Amino acid sequence: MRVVVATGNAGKVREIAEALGGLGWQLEGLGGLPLPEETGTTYEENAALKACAAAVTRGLPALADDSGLEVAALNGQPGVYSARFGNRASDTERNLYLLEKLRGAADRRARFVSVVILAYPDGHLETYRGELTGTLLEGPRGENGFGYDPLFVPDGETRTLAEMTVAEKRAISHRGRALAALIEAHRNGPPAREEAGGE
Ligand code: ITT
Repeated sequence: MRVVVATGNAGKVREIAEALGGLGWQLEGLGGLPLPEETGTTYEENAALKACAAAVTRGLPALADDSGLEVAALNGQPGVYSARFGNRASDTERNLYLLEKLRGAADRRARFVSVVILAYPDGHLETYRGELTGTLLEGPRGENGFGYDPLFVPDGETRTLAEMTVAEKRAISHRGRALAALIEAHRNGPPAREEAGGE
């Protein structure tokens, strides 16, 4: 099946393509299509906005990820606003901003959340979610991945996500888990749809 990957984030494209390799889907890029403004207040709402816009415009199933980092000492911020944290323009600047916010904080626990939505042109949605808990370092380590990866050490690991390969990150990550649930659901073709609003 042809599926549009509705993201402008090159790191997500890499991870989604690697994870879904075994499904035999033909993954297509946005082809210049702009993504809608992320006006939602939840990952689910924003993922649906992105996936639906692409599915309707392209007339193909479209997959979107909305994700974020929830920091315990910041009461769960930046969460859905992770891509614009502190109005900083780049991953490096956002990481520095986060480090500044956490300077001296003893509680460095955080978790990543990913909601992956596969939307069909008729408006049907499949939703998958994954989470990853860990701690934030006091300085970046590693060159791989994207976003906050250089600061994040998953529970039970010694390396940051930026010190792992795409496959190693996928095996444990929030996005990897959400995509594994999608793969499982599609093991025997598209999953049966539940009756909407049925008693
Ligand atoms: P699209 O909307 O085009 O997909 P985006 O980067 O704007 O790309 P989001 O709105 O979902 O995506 O923002 C998620 C942000 O959360 C992302 O920009 C990173 O800063 C952070 N993030 C999410 N998943 C991450 C991961 O696996 N590793 C590091 N940072 C991540």
